[in-house]
Amino acid sequence: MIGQLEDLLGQLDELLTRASSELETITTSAALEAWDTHYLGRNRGELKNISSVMPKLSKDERPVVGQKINAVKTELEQRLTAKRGAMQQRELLQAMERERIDVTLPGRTLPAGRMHPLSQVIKEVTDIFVNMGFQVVQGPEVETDYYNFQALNIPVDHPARDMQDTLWVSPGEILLRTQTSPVQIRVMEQMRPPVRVVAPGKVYRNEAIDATHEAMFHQIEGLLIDEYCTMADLKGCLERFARQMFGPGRRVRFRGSYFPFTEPSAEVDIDCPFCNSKGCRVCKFTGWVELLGSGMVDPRVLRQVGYDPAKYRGFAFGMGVERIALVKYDINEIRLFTANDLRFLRQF
Ligand code: FA5
Repeated sequence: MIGQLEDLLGQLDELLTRASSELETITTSAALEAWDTHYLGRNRGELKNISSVMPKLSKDERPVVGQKINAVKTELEQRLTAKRGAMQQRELLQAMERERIDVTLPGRTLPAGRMHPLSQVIKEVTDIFVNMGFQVVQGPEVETDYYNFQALNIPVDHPARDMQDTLWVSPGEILLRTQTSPVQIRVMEQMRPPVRVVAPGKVYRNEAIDATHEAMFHQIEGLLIDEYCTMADLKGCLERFARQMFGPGRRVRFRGSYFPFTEPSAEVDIDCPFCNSKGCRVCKFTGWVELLGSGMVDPRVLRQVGYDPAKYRGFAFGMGVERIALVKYDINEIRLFTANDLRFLRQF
């Protein structure tokens, strides 16, 4: 039986050598698992097969072979664990390499947008009035005849309707507002005096378009109602606004005018910056550019919203945003604002 014992021990040595060198060459975890099953598997592993001869061995031989089997098994298991660790470590390093972020690379620059010049003007104007205690409000662009005309003392067939060529949604009833003045009525219906609001927004007119006239443009409405309020307050407020907006060097003038919802009424002009008031296309050779309409709120309008005209007075104004932008930025063509030419827009 000595020969069989030596044979067995030799087989185990050979197994250890073969399994170890095969393990060295393994590079994938699938191959590693296959190796494990093949050599150390509980069912048909090679080591298990060799152990199956144990019952046939003599009493003296058994512990010798048993110890050898255990030694080979322990050795192979240790090598397997070490190999697994090494492979996991390598896979981790590979993953880190794949996912590496180069923080020194320059980022992708996104094109930066900017505010449209008209939005900038609206912000500047409303900021000035907010600093004087006014509140910013808004109203709808699609209006009823009542708010756009009737409540503002412009009844049906009133000649003042011709001052603003109307774009109707439903003739005689619903229209695109021709002015921001309807917001005055909406505000007074909602608030009790004192009222101090400015209302920026778009207005629409079926207008002949030229260097200073558009069919869609922006206005900023102002309304102040209080127990004590005079034309001098209106003048002071608008002069202060013009100084802050255009600088102390510019001249403004108040010119008597007519609006059905204010009495007395005045238009405010600023000296033409394009020709130094000598006369040009922009100022239509008058030397002045019209900025806004204004006046003391007509008592009829106050009565219409339930304010007592004996107790409350107020002033209102409505300015053209495009006109202000033309003067402020020295632009001589109103159509540039809606032409969407980036070379123009990038200058602001
Ligand atoms: C009005 O629209 C009155 N609602 C203003 C007002 C409000 C008066 C409150 C009294 C009290 P007007 O039609 O004049 O008024 O227009 C006011 C301003 O809008 C003008 O001074 C001008 O700056 C501007 N504007 C008028 N028409 C155009 C247009 N077609 N294109 C660009 N701006 C215009």
